[in-house]
Amino acid sequence: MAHKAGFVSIIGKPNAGKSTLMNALVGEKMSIITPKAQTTRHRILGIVNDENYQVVFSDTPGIIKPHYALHESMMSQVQGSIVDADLILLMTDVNEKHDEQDVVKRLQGSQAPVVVLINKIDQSDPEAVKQKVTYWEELLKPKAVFAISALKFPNTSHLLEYIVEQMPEHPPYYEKDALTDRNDRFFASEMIREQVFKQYKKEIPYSTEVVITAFKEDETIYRISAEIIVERESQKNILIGKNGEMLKIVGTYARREMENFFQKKIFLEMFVKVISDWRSKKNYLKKFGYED
Ligand code: GDP
Ligand code: K
Ligand code: MG
Repeated sequence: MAHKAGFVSIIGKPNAGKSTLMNALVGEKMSIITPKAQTTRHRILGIVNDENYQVVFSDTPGIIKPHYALHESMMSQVQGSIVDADLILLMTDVNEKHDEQDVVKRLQGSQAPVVVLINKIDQSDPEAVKQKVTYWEELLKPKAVFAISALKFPNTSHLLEYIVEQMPEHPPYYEKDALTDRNDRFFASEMIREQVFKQYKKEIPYSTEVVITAFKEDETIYRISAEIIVERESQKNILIGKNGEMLKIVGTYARREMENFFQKKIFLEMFVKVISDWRSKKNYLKKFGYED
């Protein structure tokens, strides 16, 4: 049998469940997940390998109107994934009330077939699901529509089978044991950022970046140093908390996630640093790995 391989881009509005789906497809936690919009800032590849195929999924940031340079980088990563795609999975929350013209517009200029995924059907009744299916069929004339729950019914074998059928014949793009294009440092920084998104309110998560400054691998223990970067002195105080209590909570949870992910003991130290307005400064964005 000829080998199949291709790129599949998962796009949609913030919080549709894109990262949850990619993790379910790959069977590993590649992407961090929180209830907050804009959790995913990078295009992250998740690769599903089999003897006869390789499907390279791209998890992408939710589609929004850009407000500063960081957002522009996030949206150009969405665009890049659409251009590369052999197949586009447009994901929508069954209960989404806002119109998705901004998502639909992104598809212009792409030749790739579109499959609509109506997600979170565990939070809806069958009648509402049916209406959404009809709505999307008429709007986009997609190749297919799937009603799913990436969180509650994470068995994705049926969807994956369909996706593989759509893939072109092609040799593998990546090593057959690769799960992603990202390295351990990236995942370590994401696990800290996930806790910042979970533990703080208001603008703190959106103003935060995490940089791994040291990553030493010993046989049984990884020693990791990180800088948590915020935009203002006041945010630094909130992040650290009274007697360092908040930062300690972040460290405890992040370390637990890392121990699970790396299957190693983790020693984690973190420093908080202020870089005013980093989200609008091209040089810092570049340094932090946001290509434009
Ligand atoms: P993304 O922003 O599109 O990547 O969405 P996430 O994967 O980060 O998910 C956003 C929120 O929706 C998280 O709290 C998820 O747990 C939740 N979520 C994702 N899929 C489902 C689903 O099928 N059902 C329900 N009830 N919640 C979901
Ligand atoms: K999210
Ligand atoms: Mg996401």
